[in-house]
Amino acid sequence: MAETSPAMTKGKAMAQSSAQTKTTAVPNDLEPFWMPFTANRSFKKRPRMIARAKDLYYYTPEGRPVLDACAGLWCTNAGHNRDPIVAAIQAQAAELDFSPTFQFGHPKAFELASRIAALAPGDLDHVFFTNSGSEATDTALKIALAYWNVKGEGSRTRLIGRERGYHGVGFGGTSVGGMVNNRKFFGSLLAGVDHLPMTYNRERQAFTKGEPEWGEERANALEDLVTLHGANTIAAVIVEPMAGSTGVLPAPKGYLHRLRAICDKHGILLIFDEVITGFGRLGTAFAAERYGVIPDMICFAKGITSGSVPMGGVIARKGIHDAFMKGPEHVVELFHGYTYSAHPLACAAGLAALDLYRDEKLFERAKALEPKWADAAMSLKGLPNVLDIRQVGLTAGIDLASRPDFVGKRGYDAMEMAFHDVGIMVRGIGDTLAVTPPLTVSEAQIGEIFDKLGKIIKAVS
Ligand code: PXG
Repeated sequence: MAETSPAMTKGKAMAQSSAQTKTTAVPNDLEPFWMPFTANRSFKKRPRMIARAKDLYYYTPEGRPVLDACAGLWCTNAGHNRDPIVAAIQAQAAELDFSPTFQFGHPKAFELASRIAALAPGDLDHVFFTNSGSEATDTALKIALAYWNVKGEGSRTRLIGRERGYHGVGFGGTSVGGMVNNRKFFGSLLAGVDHLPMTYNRERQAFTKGEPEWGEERANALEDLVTLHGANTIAAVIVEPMAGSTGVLPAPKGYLHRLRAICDKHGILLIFDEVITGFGRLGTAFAAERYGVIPDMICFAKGITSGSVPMGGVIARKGIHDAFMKGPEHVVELFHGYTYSAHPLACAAGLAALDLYRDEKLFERAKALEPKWADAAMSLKGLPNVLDIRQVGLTAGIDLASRPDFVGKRGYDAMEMAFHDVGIMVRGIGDTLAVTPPLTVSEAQIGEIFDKLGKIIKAVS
């Protein structure tokens, strides 16, 4: 594996230095922007402001580089501001800014759907576009409910998620999600939802590289839910092949196969939420390929445009799509969609990102780098307060012991110190640090990421 990323060219070095030397004015009044999933008051006292980016680096308004160890929010898989993606967006904006995809179409929407379908395994061959991961999961859940309706099995309305799952912030995704803070403020959510148990047990699996040996049998809880509710009331099960937002929980070995088998036995649809795992994060186009398990639908977002323009979607198996293609041909088959489904800018960015993934073999690159990444992550074992390190593909989650006074404070301090003092961006999820770099990360940068993390972990002890 080359030491430099595939695009480490002279042009890139020049672009990086101009990003570094430029400065950007910051508004005086930070108050009106109510920031999402942010400790607003703390941020506004000591902002972590980003003005520019190129490849693996962000730059602050003063031009200070910050190594992006999070691929943005698990999304800039090809690195930041890649020239072919920038050029494709610019050209598309000049050619066609918007056209509806309700009853009309534009060529790139069809081209992109074909490209995505070709990357997906088995007969996952129809793509429904959304603008985010949250819309993707709500769309998949609605397709599941509508599918059973058109099949004449309208009693199948129950949706099953999993404890510690994250499926975005729509009412559907929040309801099947299993992270308590994302749920407890928002009332009763959707009725008719149940949850599988989480698949993590620190005592049984701490410091495992890749998928843990323990936990396959946790899929059997689906049989218990079938016994409790009756299979004829259950529409679909949705799981992330690797739960990212909860701090990187890889699926236990055999778990997804077992879920698939139980779903098949009872005619339940299986949805993989691959908003994070899609587009190379685990070394394959989709995690479904890594695990050799074909779900009925795949939700995607983030990496489809390498984070450059919002886009998400659902890939459905042929049988699901075809079940809707009945009745008079002038009638809408699925009463669902978004104004910006398959927006031209997103389609252009998506096609350019898929070209980059293919031309630079970035999924293969992620796979080849995984052993080094795993070793580097595990090198932090033994540092003060490190309770567990999990890793799969190019992701790692490092659990730190909570401070006795404040749960989440040590993680917050680490994230803040990383940005201000060490020049690296990591995600602090409670007291877990999540790292997941662009797939263009070099071996030297992997070393740098974990060296820096080691320093931070010692400093917040
Ligand atoms: N499903 C999964 C599996 C996700 O990880 C969504 C759905 C929702 O996607 P949108 O595009 O609506 O945000 C996500 C999003 C984190 C973090 O905690 C993770 C996500 C988003 C923001 C932060 O690191 N995942």
